[in-house]
Amino acid sequence: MKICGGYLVSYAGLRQSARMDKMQASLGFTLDRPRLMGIINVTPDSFSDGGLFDAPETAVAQAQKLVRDGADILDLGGESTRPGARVVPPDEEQARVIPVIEQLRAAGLDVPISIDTRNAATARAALAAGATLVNDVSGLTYDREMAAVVAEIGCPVVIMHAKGTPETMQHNPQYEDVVADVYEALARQIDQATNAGIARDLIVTDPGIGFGKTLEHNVTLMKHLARFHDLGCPVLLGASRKRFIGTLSGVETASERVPGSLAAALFGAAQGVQLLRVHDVAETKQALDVWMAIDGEDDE
Ligand code: HH2
Repeated sequence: MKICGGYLVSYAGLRQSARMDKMQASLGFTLDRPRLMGIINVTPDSFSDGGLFDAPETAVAQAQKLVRDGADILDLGGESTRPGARVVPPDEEQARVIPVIEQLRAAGLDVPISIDTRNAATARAALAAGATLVNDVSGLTYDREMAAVVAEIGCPVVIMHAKGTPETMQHNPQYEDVVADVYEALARQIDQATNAGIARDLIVTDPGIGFGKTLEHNVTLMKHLARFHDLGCPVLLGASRKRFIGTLSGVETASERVPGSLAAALFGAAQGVQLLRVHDVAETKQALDVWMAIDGEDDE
């Protein structure tokens, strides 16, 4: 237990306060310590690994590698949501991700699979193929059917904050107070989700680093991640290899931003973030293992 950013952070306390029994039943593990969500972009154009895993065989091999490396969840996406990305029609998106999910399940992979999509039809098809949860960067606002699909199936869902759409979101985003504005938007989106029949204890929230945010907005959100625990849901941080890390460190090539990504992940872990969405699972696991061993609560 410790104070960070003015908040008392304890993973055990967070687990109780966020009432995670349903979540635990769906995911098969507790969120009383930071868990790793390994990213596989089955796309030709993702900002850091576009084109590397866009064939089913390479995506499956990468997924299996990430699990060996220590991923607790896999996050599979068939549409890049980097700034300015082209909208991918749902049938094209499904043709990318569904065979990968099917092959992973056929091969006996039993870790939870998250489908990173804004489209209800893709979410439904992915869940039918063996996905466990939905990760929607639009926070259920892009496709009007998404909330109903998640409610009907009763799966966990990540509600992320984004200002605008990937096509336009970096066009001069503005906030009065970025932390309060993002917090209030997420609180509204959580209410809308529960009104649509989604159980509150199946919701994960995410302030959406890089989605309609300037460098200053991202840094301020990172600094105040612990504030988002007040929403009463587990918090996910997706900072891995993002542009703000490149800007802060002067590293242009996204795949070379691993050390900066580790710094961001540990900063999130220190604020009680329960899920870290990362490209570099082995590296993040090593950093977290050391951090947790030193920062453990045994000496209270
Ligand atoms: N970031 C990206 C995609 N999905 N989901 C959540 N919940 N949080 C995030 O921060 C997040 C996300 C963007 O990263 P990446 O998938 O690596 O790139 P691309 O969108 O270009 O495929």
